[in-house]
Amino acid sequence: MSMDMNGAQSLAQTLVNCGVELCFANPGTSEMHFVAALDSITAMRPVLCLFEGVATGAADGYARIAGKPAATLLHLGPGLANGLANLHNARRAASPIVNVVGDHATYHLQYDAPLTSDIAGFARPVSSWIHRSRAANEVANDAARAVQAARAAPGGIATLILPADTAWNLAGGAAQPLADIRPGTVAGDTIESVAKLLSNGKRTVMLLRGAALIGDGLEAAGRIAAKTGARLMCDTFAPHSELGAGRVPVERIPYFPEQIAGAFASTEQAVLVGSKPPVAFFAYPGKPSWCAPETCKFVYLAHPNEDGAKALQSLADALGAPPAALVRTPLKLPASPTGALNTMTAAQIIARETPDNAIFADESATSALPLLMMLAFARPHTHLPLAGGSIGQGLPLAVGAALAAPDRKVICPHGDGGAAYTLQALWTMARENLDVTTVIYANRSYAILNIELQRVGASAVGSKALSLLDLHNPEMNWVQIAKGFGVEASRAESVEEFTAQYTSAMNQRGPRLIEIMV
Ligand SMILES: Cc1ncc(C[n+]2csc(CCOP(=O)(O)OP(=O)(O)O)c2C)c(N)n1
Repeated sequence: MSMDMNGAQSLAQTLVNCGVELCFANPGTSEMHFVAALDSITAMRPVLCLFEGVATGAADGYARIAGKPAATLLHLGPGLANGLANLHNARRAASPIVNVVGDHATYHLQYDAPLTSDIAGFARPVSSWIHRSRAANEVANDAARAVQAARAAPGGIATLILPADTAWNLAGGAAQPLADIRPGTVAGDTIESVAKLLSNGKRTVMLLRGAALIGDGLEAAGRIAAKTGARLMCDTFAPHSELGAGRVPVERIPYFPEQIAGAFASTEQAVLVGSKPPVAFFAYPGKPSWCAPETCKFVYLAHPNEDGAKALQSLADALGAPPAALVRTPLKLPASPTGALNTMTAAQIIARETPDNAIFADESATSALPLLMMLAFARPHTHLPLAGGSIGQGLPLAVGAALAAPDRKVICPHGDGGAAYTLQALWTMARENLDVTTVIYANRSYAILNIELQRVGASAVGSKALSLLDLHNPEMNWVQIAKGFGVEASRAESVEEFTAQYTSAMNQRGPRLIEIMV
C-alpha cells in the first residue's frame, strides 16, 4: 500500500506517525488531494473552519492544552493570510502548529494565475520554519521535519508549502518521526548563581512563564517562594496558567504601565524563568515603556527554549527549599450575587458555578479584571488568554481547547467587539458538538479604546471619533448570530437570568452562548 501513496497521503500518514492527528482545515482546489487523502488516512481527524483565523486560533488552543501540534490546512497565500493574526497570537504563545499551505502545481506558477502569491512572504514573520516541497517523494520527510520544527522547544510555527503536483504525484511512502529537539538544560553554574542571588536578602520577583507556570514547574516555584520569600509573578497575558484553589498563587502583572511600575516599585532584582522583563503593552506620550525601576537587576534562570520547570526544581533543591510549597490558594466562592447584572456580578456567578478543572479561553477584555479577581479563588482551572494582543482569538481558542480536552468544560468569556472578528467559530462548535459555553459581554462598545483614547492624550475628541468606538448602531444580536450558526443561545439582562442560564449551561454538555447585557 505505502508504495502506492501519493504525496498528500504520505503527508497525512507522516503527520499521524508524528502524533499530529487533528487538522483545522479550510481547503480549496490546490488542497483537494490532501482532502481526498483523509479517507484513506483515517487516523487524521479533519475539522472544518469557515474562516482561516478560526483554524489558526483553534490550532493554538489545541496546542496549549494538548501540548502538541495540530495541523492547519490553508488555501494558498490568501488562506494563510486570513489566518495570520491568530498565527501571530500563537507565535507569542509559543504554540506548536504545523501549517500545510497548498499552492499551484510547480509547473503552473510560471503563468502567474490569479491565486499565485508570495506564500513564503506571508508565512515568514510568524513561522520558525518554512519549506516548499519540491517533489512528491520528498513530502513525507518534509512533513517529519515540519513536525520536529513545530515541536522544538519552546514550540514554533512550521509552514509547509505543498504544490499541488507534489500532493498528487506518487510518493515513496510515509516517514517516521524525527527526534524531539528538547529544551536545553540550564547549566549548574546558572542555578548556583541564582541560588546565591536569592539568598542575598534583596527584594526579589520571580517572573514565570511557559512550563514554569504549570505543573511541576509551578510547584517548584512555590517551594522557592517558601524558602526565600521571592514574589512569584506572571505576565498579564501569560499564555497558559493553572489557577484557583489548591494551586501555588502567582501575582499577575497589571495591564497599564503605571500599574506595572507600581507593582515593581520596590523590586531590587528579578529572576526570569521563560519570560522577559515587563514592558508597557503600548507607549503613551510622556510615559515610560520600561516598567521596572532602572535599578532593578534582571537575571535569566531559564530562557524560553530552556527547561524552566527543571531549572526551578534544581534551584529549589540547591536552596534546600521545603519539599512542597507552603502557600496554596484557598477555595473562596462568592455568595450568590443580587442587584444589577454587571461585570462584577457576572464574574461572581461564573466563579461560583463553574465546575472543577474547566478551561477558560478568555478574551473578556475590559471585563477581565473582576473575572480574574473572582476566578483567583475559584475551583482549579486552566487560563488561556489572548497572548499576542490581536483580538478575535477567544472563540477559536475555545474550539481548539475543547477538541484537546473533550472531558473538560470550556468557558469562553468574550468582548462583543472581539467576538465579531471570528464568530464563524460558533459553527465549528455546533458541528463538532463541543462543550463550550460562550459568554458575550454585550457592552456595545470597544470599551478599552474609549479608555485608551483618553490615555494617549488625544485632544478635541468629538462624536465622529467616538462613533468609531461605539457598537450601538446597529446592535449585534448575539442570540440570533449564535442560533444562525447552530448554537443554542439566550440573553441575560439580570443576575437571576444569568444565574439560571449559566447554571443550566454548566449542567449540560454541548455548545451554548449567553449574551449578557452589561
Ligand atoms: C486585530 C486587532 N484589531 C484591532 C485591535 C484594537 N482593539 C483592541 S481592543 C479592541 C476592542 C475590543 O472590544 P471588545 O471585545 O468589545 O471588548 P471591550 O473593550 O468592550 O471590553 C480593539 C478594536 C486589536 N487589538 N487587534
